[in-house]
Amino acid sequence: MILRAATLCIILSACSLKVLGQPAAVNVVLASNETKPYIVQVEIANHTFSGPDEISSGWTTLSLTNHSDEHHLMMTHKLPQGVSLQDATAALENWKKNREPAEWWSEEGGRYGGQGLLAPGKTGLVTIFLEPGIYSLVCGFTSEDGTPHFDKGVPSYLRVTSESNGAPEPPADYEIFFENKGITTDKPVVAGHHTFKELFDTWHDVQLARLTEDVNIKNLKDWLPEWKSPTPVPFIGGLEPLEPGRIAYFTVAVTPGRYAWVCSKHPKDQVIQSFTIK
Ligand SMILES: [Cu+2]
Repeated sequence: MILRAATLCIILSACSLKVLGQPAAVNVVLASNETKPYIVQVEIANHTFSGPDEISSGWTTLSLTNHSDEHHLMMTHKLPQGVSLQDATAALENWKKNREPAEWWSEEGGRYGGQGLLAPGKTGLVTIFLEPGIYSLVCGFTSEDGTPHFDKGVPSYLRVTSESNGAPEPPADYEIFFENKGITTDKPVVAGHHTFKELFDTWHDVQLARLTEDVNIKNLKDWLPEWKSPTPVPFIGGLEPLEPGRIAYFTVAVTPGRYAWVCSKHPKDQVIQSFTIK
């Protein structure tokens, strides 16, 4: 099921035309240019993603709803050229049984981003640029008993066709920077519904946690190396890793309170940045 949300962008441009032998005239051109995000709805329940099998390519907003009682995330991984769906399925089965990765598998290569850790009942929005190909959708979180979520449920794949979806790169309210082992934004975040942009230059993820009164940063730091259920605080949005050089966006509504940016890929460095929204 693919939905297109309509936003209307009206471009008003005025241009002055001077035709030889005639007085100058002013032409006002009112153009209605519709720029629609391309929204693909995906759901997760019973450790299995469900959504469309096939979508068109370009800037794609993945809207993931978590219908389970556990946190989940959604990583996209583009299969290398020449690797079929059958190859991928066989490789996953072999990994589950023998923990041997396929020759073509790369932890960092083929990453196009995806929804960061998302609390039960929440819907998260990420916007990523998907090129034609076959993508696996995988949750990289872990249950309380230590079982990785990719060992559970049914493997999910998304075929992205060469047809362009025509969606624009989304406008961003904030830019996120990941540098010196810290996560910062270009300006202080205020309450509201915002889109965050990040140009990934290293291998990492960005997770947004909402801190609660009884949980402090130390609790979060103590938990981070485990990176499994249950989480000490709810996570409400974020981005899974992209190959360096790629840009991704996520959209989230925030209200006044205490929050923390977290990176799960550097647990020993404790990349956790708390901040307050007034
Ligand atoms: Cu999961």
